Amino acid sequence: MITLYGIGDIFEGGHGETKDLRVQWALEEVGLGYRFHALDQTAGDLDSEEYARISPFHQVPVIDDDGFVLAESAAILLYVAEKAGRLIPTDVQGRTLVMQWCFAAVSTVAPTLQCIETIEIFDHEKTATKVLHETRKLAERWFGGVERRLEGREWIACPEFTVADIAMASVLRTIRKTDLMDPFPRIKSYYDRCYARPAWRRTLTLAAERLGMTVDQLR
Ligand SMILES: N[C@@H](CCC(=O)N[C@@H](CS)C(=O)NCC(=O)O)C(=O)O
Repeated sequence: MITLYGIGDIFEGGHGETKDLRVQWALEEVGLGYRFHALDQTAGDLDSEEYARISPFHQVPVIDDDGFVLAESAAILLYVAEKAGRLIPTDVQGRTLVMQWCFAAVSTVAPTLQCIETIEIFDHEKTATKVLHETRKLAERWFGGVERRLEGREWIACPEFTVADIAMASVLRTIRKTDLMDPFPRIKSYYDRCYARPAWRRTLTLAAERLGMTVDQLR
């Protein structure tokens, strides 16, 4: 059975934003049995030596599948899909396209969005306006590519929903409260399509129960 190490509590503002949710979403999609091991970041659970044995960077998510330990959310998504034989095609080219779009999500789009988020959280004095401007331009460039990719497509990698959609939608979710997606109608409807899935709704409900919050507070 898979154990998913994720967040039971975290600093203010981190609730519902953590990358364990994308893994739980995939597990809910494929129907593999799993248990959730909730860690309290505020109590230092992630800093312990015991946790360092399974998490190279003291972070979540990590899974332990009967002794097979894996970190990095994109790698875990691919593993869950491979293990379940779902959310990834069987042919090598289809599988590689899923990998391409998982990488695009976490290594091209995510760092730029993370940078915008960091500036917006910490730059109270608004001294980083130039950096913010340039970073938003970069985000628009990535979004332009995603928008083109979605022309005539329902899902990002393949004709059917795959873990690449979970990766991409999860990365886009980090800027859902900004105006960045507004000029990109295909991305906006893709985003809504992804988040209308019942497995995501279950994931959010489970996260809300875990964190002692309401689904609306996490949405
Ligand atoms: N590249 C990693 C990043 C994981 C990550 O950023 N985890 C955050 C939660 S979303 C975390 O554990 N933060 C606590 C910390 O860094 O102390 C992945 O995709 O899994």
